[in-house]
Amino acid sequence: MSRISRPVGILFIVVLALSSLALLTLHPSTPVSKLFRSTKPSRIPEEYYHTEFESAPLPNATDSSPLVRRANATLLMLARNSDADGAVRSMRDLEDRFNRNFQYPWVFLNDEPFDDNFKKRVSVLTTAPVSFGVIPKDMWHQPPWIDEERASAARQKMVDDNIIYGGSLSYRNMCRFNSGFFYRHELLQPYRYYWRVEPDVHFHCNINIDPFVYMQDNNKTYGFTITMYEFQATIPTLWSAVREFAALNPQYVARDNSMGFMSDDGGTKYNGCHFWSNFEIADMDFWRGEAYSAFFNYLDSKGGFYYERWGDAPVHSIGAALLTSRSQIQFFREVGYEHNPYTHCPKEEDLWERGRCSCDPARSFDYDGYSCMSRWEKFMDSS
Ligand SMILES: Nc1nc2c(ncn2[C@@H]2O[C@H](COP(=O)(O)OP(=O)(O)OP(=O)(O)O)[C@@H](O)[C@H]2O)c(=O)[nH]1
Ligand SMILES: *[C@@H]1O[C@H](CO)[C@@H](O)[C@H](O)[C@H]1NC(C)=O
Ligand SMILES: *[C@@H]1O[C@H](CO)[C@@H](O)[C@H](O)[C@H]1NC(C)=O
Ligand SMILES: *[C@@H]1O[C@H](CO)[C@@H](O)[C@H](O)[C@H]1NC(C)=O
Ligand SMILES: [Mg+2]
Repeated sequence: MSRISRPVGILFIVVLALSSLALLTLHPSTPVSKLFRSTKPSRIPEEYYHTEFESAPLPNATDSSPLVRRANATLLMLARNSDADGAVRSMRDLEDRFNRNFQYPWVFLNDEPFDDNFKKRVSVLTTAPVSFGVIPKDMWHQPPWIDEERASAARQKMVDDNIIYGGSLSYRNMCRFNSGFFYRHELLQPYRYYWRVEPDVHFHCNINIDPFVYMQDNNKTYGFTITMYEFQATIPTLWSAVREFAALNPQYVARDNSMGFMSDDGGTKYNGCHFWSNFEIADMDFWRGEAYSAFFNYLDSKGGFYYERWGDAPVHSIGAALLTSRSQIQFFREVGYEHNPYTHCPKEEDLWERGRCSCDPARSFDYDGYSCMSRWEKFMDSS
């Protein structure tokens, strides 16, 4: 038993609470915070602060080891000023899980100048270099040779048909920019590889490998984590344009390409499988090369980015599938990645443990009915 009885104790507390409330009421100008701390906040002294943690090369690594080499690469985010919160969330994740140890530079692109708030909030998150670029008008806007009447009628039809982003012109500009222009932007000229990061995505596992060095050492062109079916209503004539291009330009079609992943009938029909391009680790020299440039220019000349709503995901995916060999496409199974509403989580227990993953492998999208992963595996297992 306590020395004062429970009812008396409660009464005491109530009186105390009431009297402090009265105090506040009597002096409404007293800041509440003053009641809780002394005037001088106590701080942990400077000598306790590390200046910076360094990722020391392993003592054992030789100069040629992939553990010490760095690739010619950047982390890339396209965003609007209004995306600042989401940009911060994505960047925080990737810095924690990967880049604090690797220090790859960040490039941010926007169709209008980034404001000081955006710049300040993302810059504080990394010790790597950060740069901000504006996209030149001719890389972003609907080209003058597009028939605006036809384009606006197409947008209206997609609105009537309830197609996501069907009425949006800026979404179409974004898809075309990502398909054929970002790698020509001035700020990306110094780099060969990029990792595309969108606002509001999540990285669920420690990434203890350098995917860029891996890509370079193994002649990889395009890396993905999630593959799924495209919404066919957004690309009614894309596949016929691809077929025309391939017939006109057989010299660009790669031997041992991945078209068998995207078509079940020898190329007549597109099954919709594509790599979800909000995550990409890829080689810009491939996009810049002769084959893909011809491919993009051909598709662009059809106007389908505006008369339909061709996405950069099927355009990149079909380009990589048609113009590179299948061994140059990499599934990054180790990378736990989420873009609402889907997550790829490594299902291999050793990878999941080693990555200290925060995702649930049982809820990985890989074998969801809408995923193309089992098709990819079947295709890669076939000879
Ligand atoms: N600067 C700029 N960036 C844009 C614009 N529209 C989209 N983006 C960026 O382009 C990328 C793709 O856009 P999202 O809106 O995420 O499109 P999505 O991934 O197809 O659709 P969600 O499911 O809504 O994420 C993101 O990095 C966006 O920040 C725009 O008008 N201006
Ligand atoms: C160096 O690394 C190799 C393999 O990566 C390992 O077998 C060897 O034991 C290591 N040597 C030292 C001194 O740590
Ligand atoms: C990085 O790659 C780009 C594109 O291939 C190239 O122009 C640049 O010279 C490279 N930089 C270095 C340091 O190798
Ligand atoms: C890389 O792939 C390309 C295209 O398939 C091929 O031409 C080239 O020889 C490959 N390079 C190496 C080093 O394997
Ligand atoms: Mg997105």
